[in-house]
Amino acid sequence: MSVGKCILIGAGMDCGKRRRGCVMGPDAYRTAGIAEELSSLGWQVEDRGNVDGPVWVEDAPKGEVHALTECISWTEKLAKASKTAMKQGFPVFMGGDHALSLGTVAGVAAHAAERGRPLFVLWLDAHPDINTPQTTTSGNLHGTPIAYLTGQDGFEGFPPVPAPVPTENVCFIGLRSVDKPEREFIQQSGMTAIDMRYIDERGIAAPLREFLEKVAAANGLLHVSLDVDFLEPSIAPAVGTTVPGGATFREAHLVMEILHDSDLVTSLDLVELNPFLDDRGKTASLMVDLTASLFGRRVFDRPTHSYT
Ligand code: Z70
Ligand code: MN
Ligand code: MN
Ligand code: MN
Repeated sequence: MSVGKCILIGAGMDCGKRRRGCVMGPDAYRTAGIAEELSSLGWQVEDRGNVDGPVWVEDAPKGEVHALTECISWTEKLAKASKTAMKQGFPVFMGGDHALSLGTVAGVAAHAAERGRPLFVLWLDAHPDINTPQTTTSGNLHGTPIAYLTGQDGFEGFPPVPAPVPTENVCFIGLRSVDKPEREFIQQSGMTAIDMRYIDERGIAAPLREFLEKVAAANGLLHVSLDVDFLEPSIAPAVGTTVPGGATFREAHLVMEILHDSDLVTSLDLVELNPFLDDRGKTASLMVDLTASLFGRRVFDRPTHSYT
């Protein structure tokens, strides 16, 4: 990835689940020095401040979809902000919970379609987030963006996705908490789903490189969505849904370094950071360090793998 313009956009969406705190995410990234780190790597950084969306929402009763109206409103606003930013630089969406991807990725997809380029999505997460408002048992919409973005039914009231992402263009890495309907959908659709067993047996670099080969062969744009719970909870405690057995510090940095070298990534979400649960800012700082690896921080220069 060669240096250029990076646009920071705060999206303190906190209504994709019931436990609150992600609203503070954007300011935690700023406090951890995200702008300074990316500038020091040679990027021109513009912090566009935060997108305004509905803030406080009362908990929906168990089983009911939580904050549907508010999530729809965020989706509309973020899709617009995202499409605009894509024309101007490399957007980094600082969340906010994972429901923000309903909007950010829809905007990225609209941009890609206008440019006549296929969009690919790399979902770094313990969860596949492929429930629909019908299949969800938690009622939390942060568990649904991949279903929405790939054009599944059940999202009445949401803006129609102008350019649904084909399921073949999605790659999950880090899966270890998958609901039954999600598992069935993934298996019957043949989506690329790299779970922890796969990583233990083959390492994390090989499947990532295979996916990047596909993106490059299709001349695609690549959106990366990084959920804090992709990471091992001991190194990244600031998330409401910790799942043991996550990516290690070294695996996570390696993913970001390979992505940097690939030159394929065009947008990034940083999601699910809940600073209220953090330990002296360590999770926020780690997320910023991982972003820096994606934007070109390295120990030494080395010959890079070419995907073209
Ligand atoms: C579960 C659900 C989820 C993130 C938890 C969990 C979803 N599959 N997503 N944390 N980021 O509620 O649908
Ligand atoms: Mn997620
Ligand atoms: Mn998750
Ligand atoms: Mn050092």
